[in-house]
Amino acid sequence: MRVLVTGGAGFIGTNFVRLTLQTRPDVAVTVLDALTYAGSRDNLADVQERLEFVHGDITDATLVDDLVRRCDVVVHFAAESHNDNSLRDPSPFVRTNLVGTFTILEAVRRHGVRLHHISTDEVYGDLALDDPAKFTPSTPYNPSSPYSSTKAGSDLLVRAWVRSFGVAATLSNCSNNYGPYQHIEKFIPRQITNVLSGIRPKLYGAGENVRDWIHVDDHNTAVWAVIERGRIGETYLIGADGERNNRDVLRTVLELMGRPADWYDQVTDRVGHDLRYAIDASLLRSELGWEPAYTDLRAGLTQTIAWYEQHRQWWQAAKDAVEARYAEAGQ
Ligand code: NAD
Ligand code: TDX
Repeated sequence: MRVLVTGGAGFIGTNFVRLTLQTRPDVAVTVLDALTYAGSRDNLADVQERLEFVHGDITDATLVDDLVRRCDVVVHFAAESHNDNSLRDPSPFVRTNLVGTFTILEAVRRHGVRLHHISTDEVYGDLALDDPAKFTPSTPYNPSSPYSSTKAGSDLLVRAWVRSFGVAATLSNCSNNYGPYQHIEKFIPRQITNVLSGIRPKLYGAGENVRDWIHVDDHNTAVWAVIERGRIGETYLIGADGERNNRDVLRTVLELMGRPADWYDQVTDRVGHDLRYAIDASLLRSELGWEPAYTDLRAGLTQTIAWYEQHRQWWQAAKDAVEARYAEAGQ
C-alpha cells in the first residue's frame, strides 16, 4: 500500500511518517509538503532513504493529480495551523485549507482513491468553563477564528464530496496535540523554549482557558485506526481526556524545569479566544478499540521538555523572529 501524506514535514505529519515507518514495514510513503515556515525536510532527514519526498503545493492540481493517481490512500494533514497567524493574515488559510482541500478532493474523486482528512476540534467553537458537556460528532459547527472556520469549511467540503460524488473519505477531529517537532509558535513549545532561553513564559490573559491535551503519537495511532477500520463517511473525534487550563499546564512546565511556579508574564489575550475544548472520544474507543498510550500529561511533558533540550539546533534559529512577532502584538 502507498500512502500519500500531505503536510508530512510539519509537526503531526512528521510524527505520523516516523510512526508509520516504524510500525508498518509494508506501507510505502510519499510526502507532499510545500515547506512553509512550519515544515522542514530536516525533520525526516534520518529516514529520507525510506520515503519519497515531493516539495510542492496542495493547490497545484496537476502535481496533486499525478501523486494521487499513484497512491492507495491520501492522509491529508497539510494546513495553515496557527490561530494567532490567522488573526494577522487569513489569506494563506483560505488558500491552503479550503482551496488545497478542494484540490485533493477533486483528485481522489477522479482516481477513486481513499482519503483520510485530518481536522480539529476547533470547528465546534468553544464550551463554557463550567459546562460539563464535551464535543461529540453531532455537535453543531460554530468556528471562531479564520483558522478554525477554514478547517470547518474543509470538513464540509469532504462531507459533501462523500455524499454527492461517493468519495471514500473518513474524517477525524482531534484536540490539542503536544510532543516532539511542534513549532515553537505554539503554546507548550513556546514556553519550554522561553525557559531554555532565559525568557519568562507568556500566558494569555488569566490562563483559565482549557485545552484537552493529547500526545501526538496517540493522535497518530488513532489516525491509523480510522484508516484501517473506520467507516467511510464517518467522523471520529480524537481525544485522550487531557483537559487542563493553560495556567496549570504552564505551572507544571515551570516545575519540571526547576523554575518558580509564578515565573511568567500575563500578556494581551488572544482576540476571540475560545474558552474551552473537550472531546468525547467514545466512538473511537468503542467502535475501533483505540486507547491512548500517554495518559499522564506530566510524563508526556517531561519527555517533550527533554526533546527540546536535546534539539536546540532544531528551534534556536527561529526563536528570535517568533518572539519578535509576538512582541509586536503585546504577547
Ligand atoms: P504544522 O503547521 O506544524 O504543519 C503543517 C504542514 O503543512 C507543514 O509542513 C507545511 O509546510 C505544510 N503545508 C502548509 N501549506 C501547504 C500547502 N499549501 N501545500 C503543501 N503543504 C503545505 O501543523 P500541524 O500542527 O502538524 O497540523 C497538521 C494538521 O492537523 C492540520 O490539518 C491541523 O489542522 C490538524 N490538527 C492539528 C492539531 C494540533 O494541535 N496541532 C490538532 C488537531 C488537528
Ligand atoms: O504564548 C502563548 N500563550 C498562551 O497562553 C500561546 C502561543 C498560546 N497561549 C494559549 C492560547 C490557547 O488557549 O494557549 C492555548 C493553546 O494555544 P495554541 O498552542 O496556539 O493552540 P490552540 O489555539 O488551542 O490551537 C491548537 O490546537 C488545535 C493548534 O494550534 C491547532 O492547529 C489545533 O487545531
